[in-house]
Amino acid sequence: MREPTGNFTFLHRICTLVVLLCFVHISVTLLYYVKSWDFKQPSIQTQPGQRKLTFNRESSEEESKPTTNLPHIIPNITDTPEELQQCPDPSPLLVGPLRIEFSAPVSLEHVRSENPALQEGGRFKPKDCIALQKVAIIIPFRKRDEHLKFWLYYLHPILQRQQLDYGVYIINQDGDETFNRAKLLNVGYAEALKEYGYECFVFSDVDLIPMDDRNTYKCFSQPRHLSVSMDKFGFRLPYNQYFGGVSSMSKEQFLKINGFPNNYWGWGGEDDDIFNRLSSKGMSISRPSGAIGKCRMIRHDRDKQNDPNPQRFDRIAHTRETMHKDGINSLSYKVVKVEKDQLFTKITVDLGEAPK
Ligand SMILES: [Mn+2]
Repeated sequence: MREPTGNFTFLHRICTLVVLLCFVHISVTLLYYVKSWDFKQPSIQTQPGQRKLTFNRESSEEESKPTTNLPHIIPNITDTPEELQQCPDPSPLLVGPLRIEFSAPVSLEHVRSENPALQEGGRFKPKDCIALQKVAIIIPFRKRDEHLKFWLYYLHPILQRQQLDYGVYIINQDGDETFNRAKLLNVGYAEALKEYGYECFVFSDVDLIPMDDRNTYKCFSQPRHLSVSMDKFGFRLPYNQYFGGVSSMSKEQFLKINGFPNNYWGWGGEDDDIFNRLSSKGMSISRPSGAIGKCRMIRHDRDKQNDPNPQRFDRIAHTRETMHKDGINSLSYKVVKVEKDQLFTKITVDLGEAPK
């Protein structure tokens, strides 16, 4: 009886050991399985939730803070491919040449319904990537509502395809004083910066529409002239120093020239003054090619209260002496009204009186 009993207890022990080993093996496998399942959970949720990119980014950064006492988890979270990347340059959504015409009128209701991704104030940022630049579009304005509708109708889809983080600011001159385009542009710069951390400013006339979406409304290493071949001038630059129509400048470039002149009342000259400011600070003008820089101007008669400024030639001749006293550092105005629409922020301003 001893031998079989001894054999039995030996076999029994071996069996118990094998069962225990199996149990340990299964539990370890289970543990790893549950762990990996836990990590997959948040990444499955973030994929469809990429709509609000900054909120996601900020909250994921905040969420990762309390987990610092579990160092092995952090690389797993930050390495997830769902983290938003910078948008590619150029944007893959661009289509190239566009058909632009002004025969059929458009309504604001229609433009609003065609651009559901816009946020109040004419704000937009891409959902799936981080925009390359934060751009404020500044439009000097007075009584051009028909032109503004066309501008909004054509530009909003273009700017969204360009994957910019942008806002549209209509700077409306109050009252019947002579029009002052450059001062309105200064106001636009100052007011837009109060709202958001814009790093680039596009200054556009309300009646100019680009004919190719590869003409990106952003900033470059040198100040950019965007409206290089206008139908009005036979699709050519009227002269080499021309900087009117649509242009863009980074915050740094704008501040380097003390912004724009405030004392050009009436039509003409302020764009040449801006060119003089840029060249006196050693900057050059960057431009797209003539083909990509084509644009159409909505035909119109000259506005009342915007007669050619007779002082413009004298002013342009003295830009270098006056630019440090007259510009963003001497800007004064009164905001009369701020209106927020889905398509734009409209700021009505009192610029004061032109010296008589
Ligand atoms: Mn015009």
